[in-house]
Amino acid sequence: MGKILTADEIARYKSDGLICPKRLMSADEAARYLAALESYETATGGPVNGKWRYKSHLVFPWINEMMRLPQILDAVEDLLGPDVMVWSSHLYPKEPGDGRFISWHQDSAHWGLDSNQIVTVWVALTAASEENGCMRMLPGSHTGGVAPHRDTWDPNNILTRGQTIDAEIDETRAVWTTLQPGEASLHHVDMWHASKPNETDKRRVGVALRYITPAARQERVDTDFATLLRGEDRYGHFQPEAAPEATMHPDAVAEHQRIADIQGQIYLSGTERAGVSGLIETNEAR
Ligand SMILES: O=C(O)CCC(=O)C(=O)O
Repeated sequence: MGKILTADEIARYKSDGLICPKRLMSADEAARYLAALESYETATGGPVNGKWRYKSHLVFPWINEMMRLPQILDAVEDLLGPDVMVWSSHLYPKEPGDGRFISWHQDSAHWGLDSNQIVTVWVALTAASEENGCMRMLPGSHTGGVAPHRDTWDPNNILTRGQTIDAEIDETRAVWTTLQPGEASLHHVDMWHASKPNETDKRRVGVALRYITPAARQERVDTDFATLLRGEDRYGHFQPEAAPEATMHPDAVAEHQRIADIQGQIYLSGTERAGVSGLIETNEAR
């Protein structure tokens, strides 16, 4: 038994690379976070998009708060140990009929990190269902290392390069990570996963929090950034990040620009688009 995960859940994470569903906040807390996002969207005239969906904890105080929730950190600690950093946070809205999808991929293929002690906690702010494009995962696929991917640059693919695993996928083995608001899935960085477009008339929104240990190293650029949330950093591989004082505070926006540009170089490394203008030029930035 861990701090919050059961022995069975920890064993399943080892064997399947996935825990789902796990309630990590109440439906009311999830509704409060969704309201914070939607009040920003109302003020700015549309769904959050572009670069603000990346490293979002640097500009949205509510995501910076969510990534520190003790129950989420307890779950991460149960899987990664006592020293925990957040490397990134991503907002994943899928609007009705927008056609946006995510192809089969492994996160490890494009994050440039040399470790597989990395877990994503994907928190549902709305329900996530087969119909509105919840994630699909292939249990056990995290055990085979990093598979070859090819870039498709499909404009409807939310992934930066439209990167897709270059292999036959037996989709009959895939599980749907259906979630209620406030529930989460936890997946291993080598997990093969994908998601289909939203075919309903309501939006689907989730926040993906990417947790690492301080021992991880970035291999694609010289300087990378992460926030220490628990325990100790005995390595100094990552530069610290500042929490935003307010939504889109000018200091936070400047910090985000600097760090998101570096993230763009990481994601686009090895392509001719690397270094063009960070994430601003990429699919995932739309
Ligand atoms: O939100 C989605 O549909 C997919 C997100 C994803 O691929 C991830 O969090 O690793």
